[in-house]
Amino acid sequence: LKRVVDDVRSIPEEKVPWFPRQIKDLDRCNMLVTKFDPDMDQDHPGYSDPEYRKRRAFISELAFRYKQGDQLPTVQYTAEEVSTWREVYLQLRSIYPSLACWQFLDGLQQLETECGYGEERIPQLRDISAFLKEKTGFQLRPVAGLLSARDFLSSLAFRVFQCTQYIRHASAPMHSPEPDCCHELLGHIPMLADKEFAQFSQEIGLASLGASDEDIEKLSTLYWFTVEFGLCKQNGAVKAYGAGLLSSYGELVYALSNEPEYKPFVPEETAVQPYQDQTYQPVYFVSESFEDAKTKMRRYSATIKRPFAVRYEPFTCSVEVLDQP
Ligand code: HBI
Ligand code: FE
Repeated sequence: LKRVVDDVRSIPEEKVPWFPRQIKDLDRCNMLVTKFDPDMDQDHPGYSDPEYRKRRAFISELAFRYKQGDQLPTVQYTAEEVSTWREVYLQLRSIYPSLACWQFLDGLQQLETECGYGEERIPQLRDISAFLKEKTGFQLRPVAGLLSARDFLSSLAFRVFQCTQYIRHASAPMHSPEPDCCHELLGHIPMLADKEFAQFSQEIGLASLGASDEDIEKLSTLYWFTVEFGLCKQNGAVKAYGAGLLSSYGELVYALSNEPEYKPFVPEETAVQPYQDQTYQPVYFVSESFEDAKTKMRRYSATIKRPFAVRYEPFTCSVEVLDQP
């Protein structure tokens, strides 16, 4: 019989990395990766712009101060920031109908009618979070930048999406080396309004809890080629569902052209495919459908060795840890 385990370190196997058990433990999942941040990366378009860096520091502070359960902070965006948003929004919006999967188009349309999405203003995380909560149970939490893969993935287990609130530098509206609100709000949010996709995301998160560094690396690669750069078949055509594609005009057009290589999504193979975070992907993985991607991912996750099993308990927003049968 399975037994609920209070402390995984008591499981007589190798030491299990700490992981959040309750939603408020996400306050501790805040390890940032600074490789693309404007204070550290000399190639960042905002690196030599002190005004931009000051603005970023101000918005970062909102995220650092945030604790689970707090009301989400709102940001008064400047005219320049809104103008960057407008440029990105208009350009991408025009190509979505022919290149994005129907789940994305459906989500985006709802966001436009119910959540103030449009070219005129940058939507607020508070409104989006309330919207998602009703659709799929997902909620947002503000984050200052790129998080470690472990911390980022673990929040998905609780249907929490860590969401940046700043916008890219005005000099480079078509590209951002790090996630920004254009990437999150246009790429990720419409997909998170889809029930099946939300479940897919949570299951990657649950698989990551307490996993070894090697398994985190593989899950992170799977996340990359699905949630960020995934393609899927719909009515005989290939469409985009990955947020990295749906928030980049250039790569979205490229990914659905005849240039890149396509491979079928097979988790064991996808998990070890080297990937690019500086330029377009040389290869994309195509799923037959979300249903199919979910089934395959679930089968893969079950092969990850952990000395315990986890189960999400929605009434208390906590993760139950059971010893393996
Ligand atoms: N951090 N804030 C943030 N947003 C992401 O999309 C993100 C991240 N950290 C890691 C990550 N994505 C992925 O590349 C995977 O490593 C999980
Ligand atoms: Fe992303």
